[in-house]
Amino acid sequence: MATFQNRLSSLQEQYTQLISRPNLPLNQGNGIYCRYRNPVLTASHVPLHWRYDLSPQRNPYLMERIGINAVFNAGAILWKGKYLLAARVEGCDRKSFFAIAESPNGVDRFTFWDRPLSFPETSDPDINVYDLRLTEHEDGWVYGLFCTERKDPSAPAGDTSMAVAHAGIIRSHDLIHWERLPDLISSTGQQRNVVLHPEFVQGKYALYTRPQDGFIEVGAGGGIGLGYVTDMQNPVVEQETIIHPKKYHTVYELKNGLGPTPIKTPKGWLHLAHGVRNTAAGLRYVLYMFLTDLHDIGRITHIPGGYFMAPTDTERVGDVSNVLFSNGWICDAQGKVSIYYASSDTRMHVATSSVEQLTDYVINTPPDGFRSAASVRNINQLIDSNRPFNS
Ligand code: M1P
Repeated sequence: MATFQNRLSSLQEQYTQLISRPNLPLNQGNGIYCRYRNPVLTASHVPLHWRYDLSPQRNPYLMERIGINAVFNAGAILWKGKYLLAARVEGCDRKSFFAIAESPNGVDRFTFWDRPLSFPETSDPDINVYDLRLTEHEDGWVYGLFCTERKDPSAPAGDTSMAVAHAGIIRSHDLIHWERLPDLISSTGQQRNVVLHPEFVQGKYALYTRPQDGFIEVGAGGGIGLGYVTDMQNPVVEQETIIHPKKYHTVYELKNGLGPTPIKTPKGWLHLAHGVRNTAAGLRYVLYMFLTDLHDIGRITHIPGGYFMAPTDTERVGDVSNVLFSNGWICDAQGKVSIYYASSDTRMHVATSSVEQLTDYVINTPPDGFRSAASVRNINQLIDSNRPFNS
C-alpha cells in the first residue's frame, strides 16, 4: 500500500509539473517564425487515469495498464477562446485514435479533455485512424477529415502488410458529439491528407486531396489535388485536378500532401504542406508553404523555393526519424498564427508567426529555379541589391 501511495504521489507530481510547465520562445530564428523550447504534447501528457488502474486493490504495484507510444499529427482549432489540438494518440498497440487537448494560450499548459474522442465506425470498420484535419465550414459544422486505414482485401494470403487508405469524415457542432459520414469516394485508388476548404466554392464543398496508387508510394499519382463535392452526406469527389504536383529535385520530389485548412488572408489563401524526398538515410519530411488566389483557389500565385521548416536537433529523432508533419494551425483575431507540427511521428511542437510575416515569406522568397545556376543567380541578385546596405 505504501508503494502504491508513493508511486501515485510521485506520478501525480511529475504529471502536474509537466502540464503546468511554461514554454518559452527560442531566441535564434529566421524572422519568419519562432520555435519554442518544449514540445506542447507528448505521450507523457496523456492523463494518468487513461493509463493506470488507480485501484490499490486491483493494481497494487501501480503498473501502467495501457501504454501510450506517441502523440503527434494534431488538427487544431480556436474554440471558445481556447487553443484546441485534436491529436493523433498512438497506443503501444500501434492503434491511433484522436483526443482533444486545450491550452489557454496555444504554447503551453495543454491538458487533455476527460476522454478520447469517440465516433461511429462505418459498416467496414476502420483498423486505424489518424491525422485529423479540423475545418470550421461556413455551413455551420466543424468537419474532421482523417485517414482511415484498412487491410487491403486484395492482399494475397500471407501478406499481412498491404493496406488501403481512405478519407474518413466526421462532423460536430460541439466537438464532443460526432456524426460519421460516409468515407470520401474518389476515382483514385487511395487517399491520404484530404483537407476541406472552409468556404463553399460555387455552392460546392472544395476538398484538397492526395491521390496515390499504393499505401506508401503515390506511384504515378500523387500531388496535391482539388476536387468538389456537392453533398457531404454522399461525398463523391468530382473533377479532381492536381494543383501542385511532386517534382524532380525539389523537397517534394517523392510525394507531398496538404497540411491544415488554409488561412484566408487579404492576399490569398495561405497553405502549409509537407514535402517528402528520399535520401540514403530514408525518407525526409519537411514543411513548405504556398499561396493560392482568393477567388480561383486552385491557382497557386506564389510558392517559395525549398522548405519552410525542417526537422532540427532532437526533432530529428523519434519513431520515424527525420519527419516534420503538420495538419493544424490557428490564426487568431490579431493575425497571430500558431503552427502546430509533429516531429518524427513522436511529439507535438508549436512555432508562432503572423499572417503578415507568412504572406511576406511566401511572396518575397525566391521561387525554386529548379537548377543550381538559378539558385546562384538568386544569391547574386540579393548581393547586388544589398550593396548600398553592406559597405
Ligand atoms: O511517417 C510520416 C508520415 O507518413 C504519412 O504521410 P504521407 O501519406 O504524406 O506519406 C502518414 O502516415 C503520416 O501520418 C506520417 O506522419
